[in-house]
Amino acid sequence: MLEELKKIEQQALAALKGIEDEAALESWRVAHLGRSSPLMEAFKSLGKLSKEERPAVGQRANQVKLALEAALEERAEALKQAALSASLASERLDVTLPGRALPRGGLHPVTQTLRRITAIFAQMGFQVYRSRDVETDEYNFQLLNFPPHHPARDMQDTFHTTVPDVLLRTHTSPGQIHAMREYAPEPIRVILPGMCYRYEQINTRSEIQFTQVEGLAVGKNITFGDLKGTLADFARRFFGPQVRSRFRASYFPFTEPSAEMDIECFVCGGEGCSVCKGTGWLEILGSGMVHPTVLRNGGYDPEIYTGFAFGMGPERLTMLWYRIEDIRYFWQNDLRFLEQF
Ligand code: 2U9
Repeated sequence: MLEELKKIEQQALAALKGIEDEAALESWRVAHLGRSSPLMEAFKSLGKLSKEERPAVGQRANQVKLALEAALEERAEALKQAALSASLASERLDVTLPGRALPRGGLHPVTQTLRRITAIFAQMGFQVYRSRDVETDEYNFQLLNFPPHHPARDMQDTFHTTVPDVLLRTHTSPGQIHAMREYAPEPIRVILPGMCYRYEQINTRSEIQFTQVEGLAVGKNITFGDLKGTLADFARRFFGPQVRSRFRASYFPFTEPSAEMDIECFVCGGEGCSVCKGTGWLEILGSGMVHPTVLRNGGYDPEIYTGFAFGMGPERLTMLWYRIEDIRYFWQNDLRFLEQF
């Protein structure tokens, strides 16, 4: 029997040498230390031995059992270490390697334009004045010299709400009335960025929702010259110090006199191209001296105070700047488009 135990131990230890993974180790444990392993069979057959032989064989069997269990433990530890160094080797972290760059978001191109515009006017002393998107017909039209049934209203097809005379603003101009009534008769310089809504056919050039930036300066002895100087300087700061600009007479119900402002086409340098439709000039904004009626509606006496105002479309400026052909890109949330800015 002792010989038998010796062979059991040697065979078990020999078999253990070839074990290379956890699973094989578990089947070794079952084969050599399990209930039906030769060693356990030896333990079960102790009872059949003579009482002389039993203690030595029993002791020897325990030694073999302890030796096999120790060898199993050692092999398990060795396999674990081997697995760890293998994973360390394969997953060796080269800390000098740059980290995986987290995809960085960015500001929407129109927001970037909006912030450039408000930053320029802030440098000129204009404070940003935010106002509501839902307005009354009185503030969005009547107080701005659009009497009921005025044809100019048709130029601004409106989203009306189920509440009579409550609508989505078609321009940020009603906000200027709020600003004037809040500060009158103090002189003010405000810039009003915000979302506007017009019930129009959506196509490459117009959307039902768009941003606008309007501005207003009211005080004593504010002249058309102040308007031209301020806006010409804006154009230089936005489009570049060399840009040339011009004013063309125009009409808006809330300003008199009114003018649209063009800059020399920065694509063709004024020669004429598809972007400026051969004119060499690009219209960038509308402006004018605040109409006396509108000044009065704002709480300013037009005999004492004058003011100039202007309005521009950041989508339009962004399309000009980046030669974007279709305004709808701004609202499609297509990352292929947005991540270019
Ligand atoms: C008050 C007084 C005067 C704001 C003005 C414009 C001219 C203008 C257009 C620009 C691009 C609208 O989105 S757009 O098509 N706006 O051309 N806006 S003067 O005049 C005001 C507004 C409010 C109390």
